[in-house]
Amino acid sequence: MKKGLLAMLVLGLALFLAACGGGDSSGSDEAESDGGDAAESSGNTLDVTATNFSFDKDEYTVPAGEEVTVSLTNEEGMHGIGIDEFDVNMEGEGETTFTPEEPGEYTIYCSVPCGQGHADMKSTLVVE
Ligand SMILES: [Cu+2]
Repeated sequence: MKKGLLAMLVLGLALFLAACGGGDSSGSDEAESDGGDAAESSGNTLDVTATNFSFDKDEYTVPAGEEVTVSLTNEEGMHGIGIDEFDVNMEGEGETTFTPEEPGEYTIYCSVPCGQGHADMKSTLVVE
């Protein structure tokens, strides 16, 4: 009987040590800091502030061939941003991105029926 008990103790100790020893392999998850540059945003922004009933600028300029982040802030009223050529249709505040490939002039318009001045809410997007 005594040998059996000793065997149990040894086995229990062995299991205990095995469980504790398992933590040694965790030092391998070093941060992979290389790469990732390609996915970075180009930083082009089209910040638009809307009021009743106009956008803050008549003309906005962005570069061709680079991703642009459109951001709308409604200072007054409820407005949106539509740019048909780039499939931008944002109703209300928020952000979206598009990439204008072709230089030219495009119309930015309010995409939310916001009131009596709605039809006048147009600005020009210059892609150059
Ligand atoms: Cu509107």
